Amino acid sequence: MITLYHRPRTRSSRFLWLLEELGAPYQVKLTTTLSPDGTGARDAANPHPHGKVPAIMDSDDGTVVFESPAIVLYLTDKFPTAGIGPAIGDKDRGAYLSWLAYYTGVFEPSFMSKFMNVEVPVGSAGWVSVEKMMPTIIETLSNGPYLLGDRFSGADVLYSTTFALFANTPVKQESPVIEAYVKRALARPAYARAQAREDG
Ligand SMILES: N[C@@H](CCC(=O)N[C@@H](CS)C(=O)NCC(=O)O)C(=O)O
Repeated sequence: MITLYHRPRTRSSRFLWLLEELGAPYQVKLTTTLSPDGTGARDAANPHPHGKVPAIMDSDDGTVVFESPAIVLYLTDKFPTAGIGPAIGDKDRGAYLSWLAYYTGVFEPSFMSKFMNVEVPVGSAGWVSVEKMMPTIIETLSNGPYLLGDRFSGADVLYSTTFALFANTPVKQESPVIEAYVKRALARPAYARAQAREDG
């Protein structure tokens, strides 16, 4: 049984979607976190080292996993039947790992820095600007329609929800490729099932 530490309408919401995609046995543990304005409080029961969400706990052996790409990989490896996480030996494994690592290493910092109006440190900081990053992603999805080609994967759960999250902000991507990608991904039945569990 997987326990998802979840705060509604945050980065943990997409793990409801992933768990539904995987058909995994799970329970939702609603938790509190600090809000950006400093209000609220972290939940001592949440095993995330900084009290953030998402985090998961696997009751099979007590394993705790935090950081979104790590959770995606752990879950898609553990529940392979749905076929949305290329396994070791699969020709798509390398691309899968790359897009998962790129999410935290490049994609989110790039989007968040633009959203927060912070200048992107260039060069050895390891990031690139949204303007430099997006052509690569658009080209990949144009050949797609998913990050791994014609195969939907756990990586798409992260990217499509982030594009959707920023759709009404200055970081919105005015691209028919991105709009079609988000629409296609969020039309999946598991996404609707997850929404029904958003509040626990
Ligand atoms: N890098 C983490 C980020 C997690 C994160 O920042 N989550 C936010 C909610 S969207 C949070 O828990 N904020 C509360 C806090 O910062 O204490 C991941 O991708 O899993």
